[in-house]
Amino acid sequence: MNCRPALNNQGREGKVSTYKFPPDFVWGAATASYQIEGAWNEDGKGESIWDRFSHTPGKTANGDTGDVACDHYHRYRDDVALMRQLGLKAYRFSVSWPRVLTNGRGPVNLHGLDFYDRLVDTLLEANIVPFLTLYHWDLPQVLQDEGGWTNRDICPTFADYAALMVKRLGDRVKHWATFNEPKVVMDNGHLNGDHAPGLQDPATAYQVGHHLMVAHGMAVQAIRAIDPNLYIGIVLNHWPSYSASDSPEDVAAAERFWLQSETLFLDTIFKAHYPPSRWELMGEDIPSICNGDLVLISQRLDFLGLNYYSRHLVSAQGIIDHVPGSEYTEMGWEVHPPALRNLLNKMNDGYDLPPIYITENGAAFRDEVTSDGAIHDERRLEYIRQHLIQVYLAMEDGVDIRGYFAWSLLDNFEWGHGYTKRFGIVHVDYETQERTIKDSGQWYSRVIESNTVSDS
Ligand code: IFM
Repeated sequence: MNCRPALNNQGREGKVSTYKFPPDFVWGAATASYQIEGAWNEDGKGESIWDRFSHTPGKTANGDTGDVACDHYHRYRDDVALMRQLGLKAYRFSVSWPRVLTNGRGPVNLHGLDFYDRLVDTLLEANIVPFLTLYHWDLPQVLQDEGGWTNRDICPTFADYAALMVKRLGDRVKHWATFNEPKVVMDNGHLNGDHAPGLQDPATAYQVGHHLMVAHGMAVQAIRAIDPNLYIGIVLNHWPSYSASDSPEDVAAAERFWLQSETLFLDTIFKAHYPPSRWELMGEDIPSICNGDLVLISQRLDFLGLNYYSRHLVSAQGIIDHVPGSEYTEMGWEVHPPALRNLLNKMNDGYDLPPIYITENGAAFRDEVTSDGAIHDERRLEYIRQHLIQVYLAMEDGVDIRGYFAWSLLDNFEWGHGYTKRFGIVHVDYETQERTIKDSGQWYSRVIESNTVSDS
C-alpha cells in the first residue's frame, strides 16, 4: 500500500509530527436512516420497529422519537451540499427497509425507492462515493410481528430486499454492507432490551445472532448473483479487552472476555466456525443451526467495516467501569485511541481479513453554541485527530485500511438516548433544523484537503 512513514520527528520538543495518508484514502462521514431521515410515515413508508419502540412511553430519553429527526428526507440536497463543502470523498448511509417495502416484502414503495435513487444521484453529482448499508436496525414492524430476526424465514426475505436495492442502485452504488453492528441487534435488541424490539431473552438473542449471519450470507449470494463486481461487506463493532493488570488472573479474564463477547461474528464469517468460548457461554441456549449455514455465512467479502469507539478494561472481578485519569465521553465511554491500533493489529493477526474501512468513529460531547454561532468542540476534534493517528500507525504496521468515516455527519437521534447525545461534526438545531459545521468539521475538512493529520 501507498503508505508513507510519519515524519521522523515524533516526540521532539517544539516539533509537529505529520501523518500523510495515501492519495486514494477514502475520507467520509456516516449516518443511518432512522437517526436522521424523519418523515416516519410519509409517502407510503411502513412502520419500523424503532417507530414502534420510540412511540412506546418510557423507552427513550424524554420520549424522543425519530419522527422528524434531522428531516434529512426533505433536506437531503442541502445535506449533500454540506458534505461537498466539507470535501467528503464518501458518504455512508443506510436504507430504511420499511420505506422501500412498506410491508417488508411484496409491492415496492416507489416513492421510497425514488428517495434513495435521488440521494445517490445527488451524491454522485457532488463527486461523493456512496457506501450503502442495508440494515441499520429499522426492521419493518410487520416482519417483527412474524417474529422478526427470531424467525428464520426472515433470512430469504432480507436477501430479496437486498436484491431489490441492488437492482435499482447497483449501477451507481458499488459498496454494499449487509448489516451494521449485528452484535447490537442481538444484545441490545434481544438480550438487554434497551433497543427495539426490546426483548430480553438469552436463547432468543443467540438465535437472532445466528439468523443475522444466515441473512448476511444469503444477501451476499443474492447481491453477487446480480453483479459479481460489487464490493460487499459487513460492519462490525468491536471493543478490545485490556487486562487491568499483569496478574495471570486478570490477563486470562481479559482474553476470555474478548473471546466470549467479541469473536462470534469474526469467527463465523472469517473462520466458518463458532468460537468454542461462545459455545460455553451459551450453554443450554445454543441456537439451532442448519447444515451448510457456516459455509453460507463465511463467503468471501470484499471489505470489512469496523466501528470503534472505546475499549473494555477487564479484571478477574469483571469490567472496570471507571479508569482513574481517563477521559470519558458523554456516553460514559473511555477515550482510548491506542486501543484502536491494537484492535486492528489483533484482528489482522487473528483473521484473514479483506481490506478494512473504519466505518464509524467519533464521540458525543456536550456542545455549546457561542454567541457568534460557532461550536468550538475541541474535545471531539482531538478525539478524531488521535484516532486518525492510530489508524495511520496501524497502516504502517501493515493493516490494510482503505478509509475512515467520522460518526457522525450530523447530530442525530442516538437511539435510547434520544437527542441528548451529540456525535455530529455538524451541529443540528432541532428547533430550526439549521446546520452549523463545528470546529471538528472544519478541521476534518482541512485534513481531507491536505490528506494529512498533524499531532497538534
Ligand atoms: O449512533 C450509533 C450508531 O447508530 C451505531 N454505532 C454506534 C453509534 C454511537 O452510539
